Amino acid sequence: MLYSVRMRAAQGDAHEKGGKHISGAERLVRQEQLPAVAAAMLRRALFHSRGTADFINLTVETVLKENIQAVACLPIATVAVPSIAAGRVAAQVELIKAGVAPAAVAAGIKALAGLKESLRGAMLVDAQTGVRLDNGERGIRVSRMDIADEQAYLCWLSRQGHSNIHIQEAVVLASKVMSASGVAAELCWSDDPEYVTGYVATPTLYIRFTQLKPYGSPIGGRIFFIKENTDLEQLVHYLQYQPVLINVPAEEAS
Ligand code: PML
Ligand code: MG
Ligand code: MG
Ligand code: MG
Repeated sequence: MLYSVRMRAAQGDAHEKGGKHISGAERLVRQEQLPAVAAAMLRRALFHSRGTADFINLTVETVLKENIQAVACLPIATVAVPSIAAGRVAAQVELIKAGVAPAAVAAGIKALAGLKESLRGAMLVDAQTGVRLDNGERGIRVSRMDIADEQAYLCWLSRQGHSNIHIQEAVVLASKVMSASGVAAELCWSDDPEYVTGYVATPTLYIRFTQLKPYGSPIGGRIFFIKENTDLEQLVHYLQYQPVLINVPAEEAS
């Protein structure tokens, strides 16, 4: 048995009562890891660069091992770009290569760049028309995922020169998202003011761009571009409720 540990923190009031989103985190851990993981999540909510949370929801729930699905980790590429504009153009090119229609890519970037405040979850956008498909202000929160072998993962990342928590968590999330049938690609930049690197995830690659948003901006988020004829209810259920453990390629993990 594993435990799904989920944290969401807001300022002013709870998210559902209009509070400002501060931080969120998702893990699937063994019982003996629970106290440390929960404490780390609380610390994160209390000492976040987006502000201090005064509403924190910490949920712990058991997950049966037989219900967990194994998913392969996406390989990572990094593209250094000289400016935000260049980063966004490069990201657009990758999204189009992944099958998102140019008009939908433009609509998605406009929606992300035009947010007045960060959402707790991701926007769902039709990959052909660019129309927003989720009907909430809150977006769709991807949940119940973690890396299968944390040590192997951290070694694998560190051999590629990566050590920050943003990339650690984002690659796990993107790997789950891209394992869902119906998602053509993902676009993300962080809501953490000091973190300007963002990424495009496709079914075969997690591509980072070193500048996708202005330094100091507390506004960021995710867009999942959805293929035609996708059963949205089933997709959202998979993203939120299907427990998933991500595996680093065995030959590369050791
Ligand atoms: C976030 O932490 O809010 C999203 C991080 C996105 C970029 C992660 C990376 O460096 O690849
Ligand atoms: Mg985050
Ligand atoms: Mg994790
Ligand atoms: Mg964040």
